[in-house]
Amino acid sequence: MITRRELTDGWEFAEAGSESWLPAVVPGCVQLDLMREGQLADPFYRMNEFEAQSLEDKDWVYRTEFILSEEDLASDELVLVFEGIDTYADVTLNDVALGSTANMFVAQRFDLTEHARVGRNTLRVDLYSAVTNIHTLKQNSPLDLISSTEAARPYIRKAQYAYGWDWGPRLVQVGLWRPVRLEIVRGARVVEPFAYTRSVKDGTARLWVGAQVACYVEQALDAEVCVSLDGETKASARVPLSLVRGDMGFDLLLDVPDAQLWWPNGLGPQPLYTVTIRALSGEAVVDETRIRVGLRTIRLIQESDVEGRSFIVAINGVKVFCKGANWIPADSLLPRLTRQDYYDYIRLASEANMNMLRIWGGGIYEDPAFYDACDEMGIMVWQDFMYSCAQYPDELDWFQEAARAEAEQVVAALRNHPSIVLWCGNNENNWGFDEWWHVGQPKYLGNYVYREILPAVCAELDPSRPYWVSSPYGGEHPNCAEEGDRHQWMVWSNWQDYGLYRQDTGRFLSEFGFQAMPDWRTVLSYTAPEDRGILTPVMRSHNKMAEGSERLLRFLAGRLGLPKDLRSFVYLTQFNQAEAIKTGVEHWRLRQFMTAGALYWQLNDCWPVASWSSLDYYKRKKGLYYYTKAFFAPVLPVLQYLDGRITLHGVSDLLETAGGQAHIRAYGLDGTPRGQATVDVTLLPNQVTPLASLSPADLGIGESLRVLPVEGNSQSVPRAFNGELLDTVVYVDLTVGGAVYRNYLVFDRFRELVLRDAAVRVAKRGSTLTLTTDVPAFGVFLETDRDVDLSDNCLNLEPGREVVIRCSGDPGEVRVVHLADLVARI
Ligand code: BMA
Repeated sequence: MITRRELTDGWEFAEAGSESWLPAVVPGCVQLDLMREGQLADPFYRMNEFEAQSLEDKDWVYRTEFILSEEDLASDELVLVFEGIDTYADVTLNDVALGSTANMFVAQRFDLTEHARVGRNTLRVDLYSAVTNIHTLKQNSPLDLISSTEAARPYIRKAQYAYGWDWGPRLVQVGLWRPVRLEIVRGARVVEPFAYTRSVKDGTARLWVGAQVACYVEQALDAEVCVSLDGETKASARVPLSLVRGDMGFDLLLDVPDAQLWWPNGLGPQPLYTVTIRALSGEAVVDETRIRVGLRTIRLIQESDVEGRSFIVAINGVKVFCKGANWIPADSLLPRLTRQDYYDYIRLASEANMNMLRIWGGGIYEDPAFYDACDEMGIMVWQDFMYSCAQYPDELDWFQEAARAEAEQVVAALRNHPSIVLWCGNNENNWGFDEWWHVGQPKYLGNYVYREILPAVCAELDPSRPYWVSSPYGGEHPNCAEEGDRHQWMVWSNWQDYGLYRQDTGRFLSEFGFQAMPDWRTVLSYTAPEDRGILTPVMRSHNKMAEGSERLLRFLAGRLGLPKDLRSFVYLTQFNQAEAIKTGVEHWRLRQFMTAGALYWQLNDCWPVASWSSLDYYKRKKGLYYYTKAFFAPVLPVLQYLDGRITLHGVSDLLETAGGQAHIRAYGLDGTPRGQATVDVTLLPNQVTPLASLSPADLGIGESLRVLPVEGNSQSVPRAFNGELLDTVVYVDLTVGGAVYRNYLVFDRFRELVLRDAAVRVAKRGSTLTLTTDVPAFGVFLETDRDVDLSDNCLNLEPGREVVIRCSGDPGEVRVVHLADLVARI
């Protein structure tokens, strides 16, 4: 039996060599402790991050005391567990060295049996500067490695974003960042449990269950496995363990009848079974452990086809179009994230109709709460191993060992989460070998980890999931369109217009992104009044991409026009971002399943910043978040103008054929109704169905000449357009099973349209707002005095149609802005 005792009390810390001890919070970190003590200014405000960097060279000491009884010491095993130490440390108990640590990602266990004593025990952790250490490692290394940001970061097993990223500050967290506790073991313990769904046939799931049992006393034990749902036993088995004393593993197959399957969000429920594994001596329970599992199968379908090779996730035999985003650590100072924060984020992802998040390889193996929430809400997890945008020193024995030990621990700890559907070796390093560093696909520089160590560990400890070498990967070239997953960064990073998404035939887009400013309130929170300009030093410092601010302006100029002022800049960049990502997602969903996934970069932020995220650091929703709900909805109507016709396609993730009605309406941009059409439609299950094809005349759109220069030539060429089409917007409502899915189409970039000044009216009744407009209004944002959550925002309003917005509380005064009055007329 294991008794666990958390060591949260009595901690204090000091800079090494000083006797100025201050109270500390564990789990925590030096930066948060100093902030709490008023000794470090909030690094997220203005440019305070640079001042916080002066801590990097320092060493620190944490200490506490705890009491042990005679009984504790008489136990069979007494272990001190650190769930995570960041990063280099020596651990001492009662002035005796217990050991050293050098990997933030793994738990550290120290046997106390010899050094602990009855009564007071003093625990001390000496933490050494990570930066000093890695610089020494790099200097003494026989290798010459290339990496982005900090050149020595490949030498440390620590979250790589800490050294600065193109969305994050350089803040090298140091401390005991995850819980510390004592484990007191008596008799026996059951550890490393696993339960995989081998197959599901005729409603029965075959589970493969096992664990390790360590036994300390002379006794004959049985292992019992019990599978239950909502407290009711559904299957059980008991096997004798041919063991008297020592360690042994066991495994068995168990059939669970009437299996309630786990489904990704949108496709079905997420029932979670409890698997209890007990070590029994006769009928007495010597130890037990519980895991929560989902009954589901996974297959990665990679089959040759006309475009190359598919890359399709199938859950329970059903192909799933993966809709979601990339996840980065949600704070630069991780210990302050709460379980509730993780649940909030995953709730936001599921409410935005996402079914997958990719945990990106430059961050951390996430908090248990992250995976629990994903299990409960049907968010599939693409799990990278933590290697990103660098060459790694895997030619060195110590690094190989660290990589193996880390993978073994991580896989064993996470493998029971039904949400995790794929292990992936790293972020962009195999792409880097080929395209950035021009070294082909070497044996080392990290490849030994991704191609040898990680697949071997996964095959041994988790044969239930696919292992994928890298993201992007697959095919002739790691980032090719024909096979595997793909990162599309020609748009944004390579300055190209987002119209290019429509030419991208990637099989699974695991990254593509477009920046925007955070919420206006968030901008106010990190600036002083004198910083509130588009290109002030503070504003540029809160955009970490090279030429980030310039790009925000370039893409506004290319699509919408220039902003009137900083506040307009905030809303215009958000609208531009939302439209860009919508363009990509619609294109890739229309290719279902030639393209089988679209994960945009990125869901969240680690500090208040202009970035590619749809939720800012304070979880405030950017325009993109609201758009996400619609473009990832289970049913998506898409209007296109193709070869002179206005077409409507219906993308359906529904698993059954669905009947419905499409109502299409055209308006002049001055608000004049042009024409409309209503069509009865049938949406085929889990695919795309063409629903309508109309001529402009069918929608009352006439002809008139307008001459515009054509985009994309070195010299612009005048071209004649149908001016009436350019002065038109088409709206569609697709009603399926009582729900209405909406979309709209304009016929050129907003920059080219003659938008009229809309009179958008907002009627407020309690916490409900009703919006109306006289002429078509685009990029309509509501700004509320109080920081309330809105059911929708970043709207495109149709004349004569009311839109009702619910606020989470009284919004106070409400202001409204829209595209036509955000663009400067200069
Ligand atoms: C990809 C990611 C990140 C980066 C993002 C935005 O390359 O993997 O490394 O933050 O693009 O540039």
